[in-house]
Amino acid sequence: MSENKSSPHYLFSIRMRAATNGSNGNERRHLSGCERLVSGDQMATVVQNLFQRILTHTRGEADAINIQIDKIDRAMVRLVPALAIESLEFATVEQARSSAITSLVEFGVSKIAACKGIELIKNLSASMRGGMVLDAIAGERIDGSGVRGIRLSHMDCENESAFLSFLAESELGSEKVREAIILASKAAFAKDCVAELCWSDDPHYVTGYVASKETYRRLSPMKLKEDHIGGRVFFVNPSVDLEDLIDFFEHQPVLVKALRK
Ligand code: PML
Repeated sequence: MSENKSSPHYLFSIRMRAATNGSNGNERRHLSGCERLVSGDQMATVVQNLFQRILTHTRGEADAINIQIDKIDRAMVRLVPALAIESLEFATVEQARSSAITSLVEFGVSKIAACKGIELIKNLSASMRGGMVLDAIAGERIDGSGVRGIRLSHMDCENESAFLSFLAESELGSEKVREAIILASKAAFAKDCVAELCWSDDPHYVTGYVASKETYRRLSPMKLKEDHIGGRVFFVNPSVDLEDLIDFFEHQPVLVKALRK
């Protein structure tokens, strides 16, 4: 890997995951994860920063940290447009969730499926590594990945400073928002992904979002403070080729390009 580290022909996918031992001592529980896709000369700094972040996250102490680095041929990378950002504030969680349902229906999800998505996240007993995939019309879960979920991987922004300026136009800039928009933009680009619903499992963070093919609509508060349950649902066309979708989500390297307003 080292001889190609500074080659312009390659990028490096860096994935870091933290887990904690379950209360019975043998079942690992996902704590947090982060992803970057960077050039070789950025690799050491990015690994160090991710490591620092994962050590200081708010969901408990890590018993195990996994780092995986894969070399990616730049020719394999797809350039994907960033979703347009909107932010809405509500007085209560109920109002924000009801607005999420209205937005999801506007994006092409049936009301039954939208309500099911909210219920599925609400009823999780522990945070999942990935998201659940739901038929956007019938509202049935179809990924069969159990408590693990489908995790989007191999993604980053195309140009860090342009992306930060894009976030600043909406008065945003946190790492959480940066990562969520990159993930939602990649998901939205998948052929059969109709919409997404998400809120954070960070007990101090109550903003969530719904996303369509064009829009990343932030909604707050999607949950109460101190609630450590959050998750993600991807609503897909009933005719989806699930294997293709999961392959795109997990393996297709993507750089998200911020477009100026
Ligand atoms: C997460 O914690 O990964 C999800 C964050 C969702 C909301 C981010 C935002 O404020 O836009």
